[in-house]
Amino acid sequence: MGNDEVIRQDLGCLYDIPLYKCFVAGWPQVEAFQARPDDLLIATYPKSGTTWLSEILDAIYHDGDLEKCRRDAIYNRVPFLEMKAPGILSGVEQLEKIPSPRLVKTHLPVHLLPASFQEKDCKVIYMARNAKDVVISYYYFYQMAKIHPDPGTLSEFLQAFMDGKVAYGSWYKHVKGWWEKRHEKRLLYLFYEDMKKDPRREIQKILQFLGKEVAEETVARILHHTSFQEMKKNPATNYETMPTELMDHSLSPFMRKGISGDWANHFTVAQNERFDQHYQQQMAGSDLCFQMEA
Ligand code: PPS
Repeated sequence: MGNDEVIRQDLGCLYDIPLYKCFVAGWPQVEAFQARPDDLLIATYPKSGTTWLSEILDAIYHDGDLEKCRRDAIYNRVPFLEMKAPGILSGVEQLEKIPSPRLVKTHLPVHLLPASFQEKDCKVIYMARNAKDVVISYYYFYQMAKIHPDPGTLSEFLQAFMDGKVAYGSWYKHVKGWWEKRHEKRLLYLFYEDMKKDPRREIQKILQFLGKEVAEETVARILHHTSFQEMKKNPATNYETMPTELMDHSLSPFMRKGISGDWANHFTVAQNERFDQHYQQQMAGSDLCFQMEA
């Protein structure tokens, strides 16, 4: 299977969620994945700040030694559990090769998480981002990351997102699923919007969750290193080292805007009303709340 066989293909299906066919083909290996007790899982719905959180954690794991964070691209430092593509190591194969303590990225909904993470009682950090900014970020990502089918118009993509017909399925089920399980696991549930507003406070939450103490000047260095501007120009975080046939940054850069509230520059009044109405139905009865305004 060559790259041309993953480019602009229709999505396949993994149980109840739409997913890239090559990932579905690799699922048996993912399901059988052996977690280690000191693995830290970074779980997100796509486009919710995964790369940002991953870089913060890698910097914390290396005590703020930023040269060590430049040792490799973020997708090699924090392997993507369910990733499988032709001609490269799968996420599971990458993870088997790296020493503990490992950082593991996943976009899986909580009900599809391999059993081993629960058996080994691994810590998890989940980061959620508001649906409107996620759908806009995802729309641009569909255009630049060619593993996705063509997203069509924004109107069409909004409908597909609301219907859960995008890769990884329903955002609503994903964020609620992880939220409902937060007391059953060693899980820290964070929000992209909080990280934007007060990254120092959120990093302190992470340090406390990890049981780590880090000097104030180290925190300041990590904050600077993981700012959007720094990550956008850093080849180890901006995904520009990915082959252009898979990610075409001339269509839209991976590090696109990095703000909250960009949806307001894209949604029409009618689209916003429709989205809000659907949102209220989907989130009814849940105490999970998001900040949508900039
Ligand atoms: S992926 O492909 O699902 O792993 O993408 P993910 O990393 O989850 O999300 C990408 C969006 O996060 C933004 N980003 C940041 N925002 C603020 N600060 C920092 N440091 C940062 N790093 C990445 C990135 O720009 C994408 O959001 P949009 O809205 O498209 O800009």
